[in-house]
Amino acid sequence: MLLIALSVAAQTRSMQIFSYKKFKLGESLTTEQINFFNEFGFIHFENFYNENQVNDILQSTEEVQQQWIANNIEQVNGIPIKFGINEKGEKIVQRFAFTNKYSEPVQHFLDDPRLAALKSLIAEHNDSRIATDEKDGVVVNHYVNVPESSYKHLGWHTDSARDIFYGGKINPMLNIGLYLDDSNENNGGLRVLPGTHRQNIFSLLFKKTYFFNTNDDENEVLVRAKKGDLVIHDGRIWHRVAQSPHYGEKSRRRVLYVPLIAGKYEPKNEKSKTPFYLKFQKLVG
Ligand SMILES: O=C(O)CCC(=O)C(=O)O
Ligand SMILES: [Fe+2]
Repeated sequence: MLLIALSVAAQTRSMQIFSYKKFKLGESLTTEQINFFNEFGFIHFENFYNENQVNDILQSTEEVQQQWIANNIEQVNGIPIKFGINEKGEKIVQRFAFTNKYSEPVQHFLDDPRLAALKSLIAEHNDSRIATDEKDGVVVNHYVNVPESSYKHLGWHTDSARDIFYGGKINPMLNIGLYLDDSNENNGGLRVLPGTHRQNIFSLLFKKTYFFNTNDDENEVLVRAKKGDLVIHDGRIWHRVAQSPHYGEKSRRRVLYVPLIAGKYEPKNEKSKTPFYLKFQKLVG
């Protein structure tokens, strides 16, 4: 069983830290990589981008941030932009949407042929595509733990539950995450419940209270990623982002996401309405 690939490396009362196998992403996936993803519902590729490539993305998102703040942009294609205050008291964007429409380096990232290789993770669908015009486009999350921050953590959820709000049918979806900072227990870190992408619909809906539940889980796996790593998770897997035990700069965590989806093509434009789930998520904070 592939389960041996996950071994408990260290354990504290409040948090389990697992080590798991990490891979290198080429222009096609290996059988081992596909099997790992199918078994656990996530996969971690190291060094997808180097330091300079990530810095180009960071610099460009800071430029987009300035533009949006200067022009009072509140939403893009119906997706609200989440603003907050950083450790210096400055207004910042904490959740960008459709960043690919505003940033050259982000668009360049989407064109990387290695991303196309990930389509074999939803191989039975010949209409799989990177959601450049659908959902929320490329999202950039910026978490920082200071009192006036709007984004310090993110409670338990699955990304696929959104599909249930819209007609009930869960379409295939993977979320591709590019790490713009190192991410681990120091700045919160992504926690996943391996294998929960294979759960039944009841468990997908009710295993935990969506977004309100921010508790540790004894089975959670902490994704310890370096700046430039790529981590893919299945839309049906339960996951959360913990709050950093530190404040300010040390708590900063930035990560870029774009979904790989299949099913009906549903592009957004400037007339698109705000989806209900985002109003709900805003309520939770
Ligand atoms: O920031 C992360 O790593 C996860 C974000 C996430 O789960 C989401 O936006 O749905
Ligand atoms: Fe998520």
